[in-house]
Amino acid sequence: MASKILIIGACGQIGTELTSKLREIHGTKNVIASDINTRNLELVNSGPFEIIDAKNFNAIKDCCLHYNIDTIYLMAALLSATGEKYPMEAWDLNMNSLFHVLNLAKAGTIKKVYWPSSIAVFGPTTPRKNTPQHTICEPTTVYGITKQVGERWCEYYHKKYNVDVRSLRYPGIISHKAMPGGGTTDYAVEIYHEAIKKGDYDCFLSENTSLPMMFMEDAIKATIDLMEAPSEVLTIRSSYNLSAISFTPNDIFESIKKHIPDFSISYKPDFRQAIADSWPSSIDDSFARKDWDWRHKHNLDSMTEIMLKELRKKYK
Ligand code: AKB
Repeated sequence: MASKILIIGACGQIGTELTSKLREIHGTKNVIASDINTRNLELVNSGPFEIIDAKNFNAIKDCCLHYNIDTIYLMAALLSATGEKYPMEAWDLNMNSLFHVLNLAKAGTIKKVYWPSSIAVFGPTTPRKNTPQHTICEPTTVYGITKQVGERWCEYYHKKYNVDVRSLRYPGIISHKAMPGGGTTDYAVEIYHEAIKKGDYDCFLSENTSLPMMFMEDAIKATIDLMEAPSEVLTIRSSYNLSAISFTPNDIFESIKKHIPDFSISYKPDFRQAIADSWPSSIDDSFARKDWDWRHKHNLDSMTEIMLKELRKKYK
């Protein structure tokens, strides 16, 4: 029987592209997109769409029963920069939505859960280079705290109630369809848009701030590979470290300049600099590579080529 999937937060940066890919794999009518609002609706309205507030348990449950859902991808969250502006809202949304979905799995209403964590679970006391899977996690952002606590709950629900929950610690994700919203790594998407539109960019992080990043195609592949992996091979039920490339604003600037020689950049670090400084510069994802054979495809230059090509079409 075909899997019936609900994506909560389907209109966001990752949700939109995950919806398309899952519909390609499972069939359009078997993948229900949902969000609290209809921004980017044109990217997900090729199939069923429902308005769902991720904080509303009954709305999620009713939708699961109506469509006979067996798998939920919970993509709704307030990210690191927005979370610092609205700490209680971030806690409320990020934690309650997770409990709703875990409890539906515990009750047997659904069978499988995907929930994204983030490099934000790490903090200033974490080893910054090649950060291991198991290490000190003392996050200093509200978003990071919600992700760290969420990871503990995922592992707890798996061990205690046998809930099949799977998770990845996403790095910054770069894509050309929906814009990211409210993250610290957003600069690495904005810079491509501004390079095409204006030929210059004011960067909110400093020149040499190195952070772990990944092209969307790789992030979607990782998510689906993890969800399709046999349960027995998974040794991590909190959240897997996941890595592809690490670069600084200067590295991405130089990569864009290969295609747009007169592109210019200036640096005006704001409050997001402190968040970036608390995160790792590179990640050791050997558990993901060993357990379910994770491999990334894109490097900085291959990503730049695709980003510029696609955005040129968009803005022409
Ligand atoms: C953010 O910057 O908040 C996110 C993340 C790394 O989880 N992109």
